[in-house]
Amino acid sequence: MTTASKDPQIVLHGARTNNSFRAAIALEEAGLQYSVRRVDMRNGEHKGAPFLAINPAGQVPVLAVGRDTGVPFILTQSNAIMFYASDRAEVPLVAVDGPGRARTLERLFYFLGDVIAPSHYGVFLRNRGEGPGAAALTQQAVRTFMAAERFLLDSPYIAGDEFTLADIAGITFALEVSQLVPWDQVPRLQTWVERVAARPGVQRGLDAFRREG
Ligand SMILES: N[C@@H](CCC(=O)N[C@@H](CS)C(=O)NCC(=O)O)C(=O)O
Repeated sequence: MTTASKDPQIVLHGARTNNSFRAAIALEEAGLQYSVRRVDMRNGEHKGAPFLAINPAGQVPVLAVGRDTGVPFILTQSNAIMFYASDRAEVPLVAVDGPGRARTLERLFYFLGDVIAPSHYGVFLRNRGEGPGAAALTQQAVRTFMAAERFLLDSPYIAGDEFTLADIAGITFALEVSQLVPWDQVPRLQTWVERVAARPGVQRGLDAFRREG
């Protein structure tokens, strides 16, 4: 992590949810100095007035960037937080231009839109007691995740030779559904999960909301 005093203070408000994990992993992998404010969702802290003042949607994660005084700059979307981190990294987590950028965006949005979004709607249906619909969406998300095996035919990471935001999006889903994936059918994804999960920045990001400060 960098500790230059000119760096703005960055606070990540979040909880042990995948949206929060992706934000934390991106900040870690970008090498940014930040502190964590754990939101007690079990006790409804995210719906209380102090938290609603920073995010009226009552959701985590939230990134607050500020110096010692003044109104902080607030981001309330995990994907925007990931790009904020990438933009400030010494080695960006999305190439700044060219085909590498387009390839990373293609695969980032593959995970966000085609895998993670249906999976979230599956959770929504399960919480409403709509079991069959929930199961169908989860299966669809897992099948689409498994089709990402093709991205690893000749590269170690999802979008090529470098670790990117696409890997961050993929790993949180992979770990969430690891019991549901027949890993012997997707050996490249299995090796990729081991490679990505072993990264210190990924481990620290996944651990971020166990610690505070
Ligand atoms: N689009 C937002 C979604 C954030 C979101 O859905 N957060 C969930 C936890 S993963 C949450 O705070 N849920 C509580 C609620 O909606 O009441 C993002 O990606 O940051």
